[in-house]
Amino acid sequence: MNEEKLEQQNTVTEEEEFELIYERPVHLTETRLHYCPGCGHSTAHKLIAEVVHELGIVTKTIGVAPVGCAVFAYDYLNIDMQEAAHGRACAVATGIKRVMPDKYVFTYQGDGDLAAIGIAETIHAVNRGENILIIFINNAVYGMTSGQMAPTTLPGMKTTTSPYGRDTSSMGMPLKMCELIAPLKGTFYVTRQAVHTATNVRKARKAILNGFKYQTLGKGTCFIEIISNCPSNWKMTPVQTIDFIEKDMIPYYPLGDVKVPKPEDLKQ
Ligand SMILES: Cc1ncc(C[n+]2csc(CCOP(=O)(O)OP(=O)(O)O)c2C)c(N)n1
Ligand code: SF4
Ligand SMILES: [Mg+2]
Repeated sequence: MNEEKLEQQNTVTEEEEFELIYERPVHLTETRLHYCPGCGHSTAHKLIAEVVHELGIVTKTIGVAPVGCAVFAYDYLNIDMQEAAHGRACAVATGIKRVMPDKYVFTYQGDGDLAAIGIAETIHAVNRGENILIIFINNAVYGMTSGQMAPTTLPGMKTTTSPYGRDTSSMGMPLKMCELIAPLKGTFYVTRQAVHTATNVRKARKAILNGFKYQTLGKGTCFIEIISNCPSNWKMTPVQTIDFIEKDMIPYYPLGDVKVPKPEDLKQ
């Protein structure tokens, strides 16, 4: 094709103006994400940024970043963030929320962070009914430190510290955090979502939206688990991880709401 024709083809006339249907969320910074291709963390970040924008609460929101692959969450989210030591995000969020009860406070934590080293902080914050939103990224391994076994590693799953597969007779069964905390009176909303397909991304977005909205009611902890891909440590291509989530993760970690508020609980 000659240059003149090419230019004609690439020129948008007034009649042909495009409708903008997707753009970078306003509250994601321009910083290049360091996540591996196919990692679920980036999708989860995007959803938080979108929801905070939709609710118009960016100046009232404070997030607590974990130690783990998402340690730089404060660089990616254009939201006030506080870094916490590994596992301590729920305790830090408790302090922030108690001092500034009008803020929307959330934690963002991996499974090593929340369900291993930080399990005491998690259980006690939830049991106290701290009025915070906990976003829990379950990728079944310690991603950042090269894929050691986490409390959520599936039975038989190979990791760097369970090279023959998780043997549940000596290593115990994986912890189902949603089911563990839902019976506690302090929890208000508990749900498990995923980000490996477009439909699930939409459902996860709705859950995050609810989690932030419910915080204004002051009736307890909202807990959103997100099943997330870790292609690098699962030693899979991003496409293979989608299959793994469908066939192996979801049967053990069923998606959906585990505890939802009753209609009367939604009144101020
Ligand atoms: C007090 C403390 N103990 C251990 C570590 C080492 N460490 C860093 S990240 C990590 C695990 C992260 O796994 P996870 O929370 O599941 O996050 P992911 O990287 O999978 O998103 C560990 C054990 C640390 N930084 N600080
Ligand atoms: S190691 Fe896993 S969790 Fe960490 S950035 Fe890579 S894919 Fe994501
Ligand atoms: Mg993890």
